Amino acid sequence: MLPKRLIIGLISLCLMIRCTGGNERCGASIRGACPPAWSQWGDKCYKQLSKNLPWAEAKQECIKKGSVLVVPQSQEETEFLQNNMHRQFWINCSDLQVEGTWVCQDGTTDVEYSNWKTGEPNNAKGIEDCAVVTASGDWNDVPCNGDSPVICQRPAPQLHF
Ligand code: MAN
Ligand code: CA
Repeated sequence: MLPKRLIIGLISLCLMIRCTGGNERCGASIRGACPPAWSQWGDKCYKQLSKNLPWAEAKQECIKKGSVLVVPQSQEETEFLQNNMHRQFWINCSDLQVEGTWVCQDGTTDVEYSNWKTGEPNNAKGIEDCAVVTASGDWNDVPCNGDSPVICQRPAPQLHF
């Protein structure tokens, strides 16, 4: 008997071949698995780094791995990360460019979701320009030069038909 994986592979291939007429995207896609050592939740893959870093280094390390510093987009996603990786971690949000104007980026796209703790961001002592998810799951601005746990995110692979 043919292995199930081979049959699924052949069916997928047939579906793909039907869509090779041009550059157009076909109507359906299926989600592939994350690379080894990356964890999957929904359509994202995540990896926790082994050491705590300052925010700018955290951002750079994620880019080196072909990913970006995580920016959770729901309470469910936040809980997944807290339960499986760290309670507290850097997120890809800062007001380094314009004090008081917070920018959160999913790769190079600005994202709208935020979950600030009541009273935050407060720029305490005038030196808080980078954000973390706190142990309670909401966000706080803190000094960018402190060390915090790092989680990188990248889109899960997709097969388009
Ligand atoms: C308190 C609050 C926070 C601030 C931290 C800094 O928890 O003022 O807004 O970021 O202190 O340690
Ligand atoms: Ca703060």
